[in-house]
Amino acid sequence: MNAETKIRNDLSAYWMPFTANRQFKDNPRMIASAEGMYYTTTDGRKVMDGTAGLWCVNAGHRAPRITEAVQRQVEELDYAPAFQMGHPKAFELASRLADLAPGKLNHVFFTNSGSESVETALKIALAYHKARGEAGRTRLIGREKGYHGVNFGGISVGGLVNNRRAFGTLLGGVDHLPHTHDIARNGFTRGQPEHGAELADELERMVALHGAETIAAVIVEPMAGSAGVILPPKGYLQKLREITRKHGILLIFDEVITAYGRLGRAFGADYYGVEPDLITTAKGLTNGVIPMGAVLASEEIHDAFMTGPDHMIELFHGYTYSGNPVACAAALAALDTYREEELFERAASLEDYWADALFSLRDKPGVIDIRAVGLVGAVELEPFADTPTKRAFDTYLRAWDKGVHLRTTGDTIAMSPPLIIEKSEIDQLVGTLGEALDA
Ligand code: PXG
Repeated sequence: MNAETKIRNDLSAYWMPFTANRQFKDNPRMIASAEGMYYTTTDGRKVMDGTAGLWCVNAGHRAPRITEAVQRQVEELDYAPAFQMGHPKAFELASRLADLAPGKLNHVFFTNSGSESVETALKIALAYHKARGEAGRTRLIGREKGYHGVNFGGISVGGLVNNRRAFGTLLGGVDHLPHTHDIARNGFTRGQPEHGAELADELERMVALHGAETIAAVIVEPMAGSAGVILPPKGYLQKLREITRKHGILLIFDEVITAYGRLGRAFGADYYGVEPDLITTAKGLTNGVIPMGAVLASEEIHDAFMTGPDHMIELFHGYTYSGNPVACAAALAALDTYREEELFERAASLEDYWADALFSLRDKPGVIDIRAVGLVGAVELEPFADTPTKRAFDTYLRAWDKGVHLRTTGDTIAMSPPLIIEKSEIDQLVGTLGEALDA
């Protein structure tokens, strides 16, 4: 960056999220524009987006229908109050999502992010039990290595220590299931791992310990993204469903990453064939264009609130921007794009090609595991003994210099390209990662 740009665009004021700020500002990676599968950097380089932004740009960048819909919407209705007031697109979007959602998940609460969707789902779970006269059900159960956003409920049920340890005592009455990451037994398996369904039985132990009548909900990502792409062992989610149902505990799937085609189906719940009581989403809902999240709730949960006098607010919860008109327009156009371009089907049809490509890296230096599902992939590296996370981040930087953007978490490299990716681009993405691993 030249001196003139530095003065006009000082980097110091912006405290960047989840970023090594000092390292970044010493050597910034700046995006000027994007289209389809590619970013263009401020210094004019074309870089492939191997991660669909932060797992959100499922239809690729600047998908024309979405761009136009947003432009039209700001001209027509920019904002309408979300409380005690409505506008047609919010109802249309909710109906569309209810149609798309599995089974009885027919009611939709709008938020502005994945983190807010998680807080919303946890609060709905608690209030649901209270509404049914089971106010003693206050315990929430998450899972080790879980990522449920960064707000207090989400980090309390979440299981990534760096996201928790600086932030005090968090929510009380939370317990965690064991994670299912087990390279020793499941390393280099394609598809769902064989071993680990029994880890869901830990929920029975928690029920025995705490009493089912104290437990409100279990929240898990059907496929854990942020922790480094951890797949559910065969039968694991089914077991969680059976045990929660047996004990009257709600099951929440956090599908902020897995929804909207990432696994080749509308929802991870469809892919794994397990229907939860609540689903949290965000990201791909608007293709990342406008912040928005949505919580899908079952008939039974919704209907439990629709009692009492008609004039009373049933759920004391909501956001200024819940169902924002511009966000709704973006989401409707994103759903149209997914359908008309058959992007969920496309992701499903590429699943094997994608996994084959990734597994071709198995003999590269430092690779200790490879995982793939839908259009998600992970390559886990043996950490350097004295500097964990450095090996993956160095690999990431080398790939960036070679024109491919990846994502690292710990010593795992994660990939989640836009669902529009071509086979030749899969070859390029994985080939570049291979070169970066060799270097
Ligand atoms: N739940 C899950 C399962 C997520 O993956 C959130 C909640 C929070 O969403 P918001 O919109 O509040 O950020 C997420 C977000 C990564 C990465 O590269 C993952 C997320 C966000 C940023 C980076 O692993 N997941």
